Amino acid sequence: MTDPRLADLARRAPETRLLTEPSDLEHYGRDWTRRWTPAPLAIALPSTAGDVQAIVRWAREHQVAIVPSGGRTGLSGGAVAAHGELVVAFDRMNQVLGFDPVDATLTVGPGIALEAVQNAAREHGLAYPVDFAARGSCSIGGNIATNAGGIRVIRYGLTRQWVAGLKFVTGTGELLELNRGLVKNASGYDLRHLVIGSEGTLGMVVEATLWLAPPPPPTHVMLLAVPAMDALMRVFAVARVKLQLEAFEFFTDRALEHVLAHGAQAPFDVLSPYYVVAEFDAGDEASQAAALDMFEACLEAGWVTDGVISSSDAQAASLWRLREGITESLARYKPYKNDISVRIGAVPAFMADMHGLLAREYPTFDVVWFGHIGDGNLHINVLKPDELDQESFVAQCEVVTKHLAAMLHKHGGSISAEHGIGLVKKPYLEGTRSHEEIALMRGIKAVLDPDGIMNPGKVL
Ligand code: 2HG
Ligand code: ZN
Repeated sequence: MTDPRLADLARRAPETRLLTEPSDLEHYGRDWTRRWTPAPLAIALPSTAGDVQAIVRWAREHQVAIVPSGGRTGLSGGAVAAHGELVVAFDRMNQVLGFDPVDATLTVGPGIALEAVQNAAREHGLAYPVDFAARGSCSIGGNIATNAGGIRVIRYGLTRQWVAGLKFVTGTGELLELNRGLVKNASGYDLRHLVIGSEGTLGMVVEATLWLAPPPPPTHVMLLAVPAMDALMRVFAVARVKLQLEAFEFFTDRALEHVLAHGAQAPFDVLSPYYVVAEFDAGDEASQAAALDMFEACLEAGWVTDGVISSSDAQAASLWRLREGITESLARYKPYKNDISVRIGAVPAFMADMHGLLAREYPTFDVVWFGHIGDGNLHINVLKPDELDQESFVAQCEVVTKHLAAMLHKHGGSISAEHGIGLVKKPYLEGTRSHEEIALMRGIKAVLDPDGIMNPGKVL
């Protein structure tokens, strides 16, 4: 270790493993955006909160920026280290640290994968209900840093709802214990909620206590072919009243074509403009009958043209694959991703405006729509034509994002529903947040991170 700064770090944080091999710098310096060339100074793998504090104190002294790193599955560049930063990766702080059966809480290190949390909850006869396709590789620390959402928000809410307590090292190196698992705590500002969604710009979560839910009831999955957007919203309005929904997701024919080309099985003989994947409680005969009634009523009204209800776990999984496989099936086209939200009631008007904008601005690009329609959250992936270089493609997309941000402003929406602002959406933050709000955010950052070492250049 020739860099004297790293030699000093090794001395001050003795339990921390430091990596400087080019392959490690490359691996830990990027996330799923793949747009920036990784160039961190080194990778630190701490194993204790004390070492994380020591790392922060070292970084302040040497004026080295820190990029906190979980599973690096982010899509907004929040975990990118491209300017000589120290990546602090939580791979070694990935244990289940405790379970409290009375509180129904699980305490974990930030580096634990979401799926490992779900499995640990299940072993105790309970559930951790936040869920999405990257469950096997994303980490709880990253989920907290972005207030991750996913496919079950409609029923269980966002990550925020499940965080009972946090241990958090600020940008000054202080260790805070936030909320300590209390259900009721009316003792001033709840800094826990400030930390959730702060994308590593205020400090680092070093331990999380999560509330667990009762185990989910047996469910079925339904796939519906839907002829038009207004029909889709009508189906949703009926489904949310008639069924106990666990999820209500949509995708378009373009999305289906990509997933099928990637190896999934075609659900119906004829393509339809839209599809819905809905998961609903089906523990008794009455709820199964309600689902069939709903399906038949929608068919009769012309809001649905075809459909299937799963009759086994394997079939449910293969229906889910049609929705959850979309991101992976598009990866080879290096898509430009939009992750936007409007109020659920504003979706049809917004979509109509949006269709107009995209048809006008992207007449030749392949645009793929899908997402969490039940939450008002749409993912719009614009695929890069093979012949176009990445830089010109992104530049063209960014022109459209400016229009999109203005349109979102008009419809009262957000430029990032669940992926975060990171680097990718930073230029558009002002469309979603007022100048006053952004000034306050900067003020808060200055208090918790006075030297600006925590994930600089991200969000603000
Ligand atoms: C999803 O909902 C993820 O599948 C990824 O948020 C969305 O790839 C995307 O744009
Ligand atoms: Zn999503």
